[in-house]
Amino acid sequence: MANAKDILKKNMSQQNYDKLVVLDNEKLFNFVADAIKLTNPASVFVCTDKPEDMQYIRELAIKTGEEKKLKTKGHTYHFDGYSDQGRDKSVTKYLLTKGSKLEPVLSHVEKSEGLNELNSFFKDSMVGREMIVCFFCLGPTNSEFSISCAQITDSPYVAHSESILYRWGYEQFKKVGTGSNFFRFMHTEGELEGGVSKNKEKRRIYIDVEDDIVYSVNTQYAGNTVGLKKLALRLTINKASKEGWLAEHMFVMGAHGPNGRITYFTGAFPSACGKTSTAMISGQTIIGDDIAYLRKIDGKIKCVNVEKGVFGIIQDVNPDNDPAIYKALTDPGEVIFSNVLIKDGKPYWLGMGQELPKDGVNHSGQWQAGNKDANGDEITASHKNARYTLNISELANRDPRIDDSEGVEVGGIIYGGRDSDTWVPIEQALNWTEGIISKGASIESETTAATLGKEGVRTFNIMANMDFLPLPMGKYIQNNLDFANDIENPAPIFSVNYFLRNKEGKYLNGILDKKVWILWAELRVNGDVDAIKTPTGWIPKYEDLVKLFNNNLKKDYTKESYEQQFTTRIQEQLAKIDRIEKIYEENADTPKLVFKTFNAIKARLKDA
Ligand code: SPV
Ligand code: MN
Repeated sequence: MANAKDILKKNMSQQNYDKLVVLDNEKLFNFVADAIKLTNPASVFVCTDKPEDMQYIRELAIKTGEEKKLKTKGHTYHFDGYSDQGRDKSVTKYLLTKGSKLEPVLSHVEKSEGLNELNSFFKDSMVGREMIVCFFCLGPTNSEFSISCAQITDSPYVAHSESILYRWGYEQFKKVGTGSNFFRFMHTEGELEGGVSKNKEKRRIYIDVEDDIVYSVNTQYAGNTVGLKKLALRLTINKASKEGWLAEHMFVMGAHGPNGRITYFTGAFPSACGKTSTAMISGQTIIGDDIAYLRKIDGKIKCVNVEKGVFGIIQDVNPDNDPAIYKALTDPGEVIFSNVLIKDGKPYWLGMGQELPKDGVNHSGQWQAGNKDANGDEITASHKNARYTLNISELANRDPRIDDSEGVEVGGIIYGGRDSDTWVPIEQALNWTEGIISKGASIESETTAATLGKEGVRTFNIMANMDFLPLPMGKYIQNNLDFANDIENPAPIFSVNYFLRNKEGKYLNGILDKKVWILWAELRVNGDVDAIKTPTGWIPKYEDLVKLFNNNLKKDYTKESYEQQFTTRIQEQLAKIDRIEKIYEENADTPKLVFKTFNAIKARLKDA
């Protein structure tokens, strides 16, 4: 068999070969050489951290037509296929060897079978195309948190997105050294038709946690293809579990308290439940909006944003709700819009705060208001899961410590869902154990457009990480419980619910009210306000909320609103615990403490 370096030499230009070989990493050489043999690209481009290499990727995305320029400088748009608009859970599976103890819990395919399938889909998939080999780092570079990654893709849109979303990692990669580990991602968009992946039935996203490698084929939607995002999260949760830290589906934001005090919060919410908008609350500062690593350093919980950009939902971003994002989306600067409506070189989306054109081009092709799809469903102007990709450094509300390699101290942890009838708008758990079990491990949410499938179905979503768990839930809960073991004062844990409704189905809160809940939590973490103890946790006192509403939203907060929002819904709470307990009862490895905790809360609820 030919040596990897010989294959590289034969198939790469001298310049690109040189960029690769200085990394002096046998495993990397094999990865690229094997990919070349299998996919047969016309050429190979190795992307270093040099600005001219990144510029080459941007231009390649335009040249191949995967992105098109918009009128505003730096702005481009991209469309994914009509049926490629969200994470496709049905074809996202773990590659497990027969007899693996994870087989009963994870959606999986037998490894050799899965690899055979992938081989047949990857075979010659890059004929006539350029293969891109690029390097990024999860977490800040030169940090205890850093994880080096190598991505192979034939999609310049994917590489371009990654260059916005992740710290550039070519220089960092030089430190990896032969023999040590790094994450590998291999993607092909497969055969294209009208610029989008054609073979939907051959779409696969397969994850191999034993070898830290993820394969993605016949898809373009970033949640299925951008290796470092949700694909890496699965590898990282596995790594973190072995090493005693946490990899979470969490934002990181700085809440600004009195006298210039900044308290950092992390928050886990299922997709499209207000995670990004919480990280972007006006007057506060953002570190990250999607994925965080939490480690114990010097007896404290520290966290970093795994990313450096935002792949955010664009629907309802308007000057009133999200002024900072709206500005970044309308000023010149590097932005990729995906699956929005385009007319005369300008992007439009639902809820942008202005009237939309009645026609244009969108993810369905030439579009006119009222158009229906093959199922007879109306095609909206922009897709509900249409997104923007931009650098956090473009945002006026970026936190000064976005790239702090030591991370920021976690002051509080927030868990949220989309729940119309149970949780109060904000509540602090009585302690870490109750926070992990009755808040994080009890998240339920109505499904949204971020994943393919029916919307609005109440779904259990442990720590908002359910889709990404590479291990049994019981083990994951135990990891979370244990995380605080040797910490003197672990960060308080809160739950929030922005989606509470009254009996008539009307929302009980305004979109901007989240600012008050978070600022209350900020005061609470710092011991500035008292709270009322309920069977499920600590809730705010009315008079503290009156002040916060007044000072921050110029709103009168009535006693009636308070009572509607903060009354403990005993029956609903009990029913919820029953639903969640049932899930854990069916799960063999649930820690006993889970049931003990639920029983204690149920007893308190019944007493009340
Ligand atoms: C989410 O759906 O949670 C996202 C976008 O953050 S995706 O990349 O699709 O995961
Ligand atoms: Mn997410």
